[in-house]
Amino acid sequence: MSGKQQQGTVLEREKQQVEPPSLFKVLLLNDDFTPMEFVVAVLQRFFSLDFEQAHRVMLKVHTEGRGVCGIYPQDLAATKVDLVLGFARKHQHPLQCVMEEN
Ligand code: TYC
Repeated sequence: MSGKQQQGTVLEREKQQVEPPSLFKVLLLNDDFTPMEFVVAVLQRFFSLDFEQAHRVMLKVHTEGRGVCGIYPQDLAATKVDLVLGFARKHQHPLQCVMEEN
């Protein structure tokens, strides 16, 4: 006897019990001081973008004020924000990174 078949009866599929994990956008915010090259490097390093993608996102943030770096489950999004802020402070840049529910 295999799967959900037991003693000649077929059990109904049980209602799904777990919700899919909620996803969060990680965003960079513009400022007047962080160098563009540093932002591009952050996007490559922490969000696995290639140079062209990173440059495009950086310019979007620069011109529109904010831009999405990636979309992740909550814990990973929070970790990315912490890593970016730590890296920016280590290099004494005021770069801001936030997350919001998608
Ligand atoms: N506005 C910055 C400059 O002119 C560049 C910049 C882009 C800063 C994106 C932050 O998230 C940012 N040097």
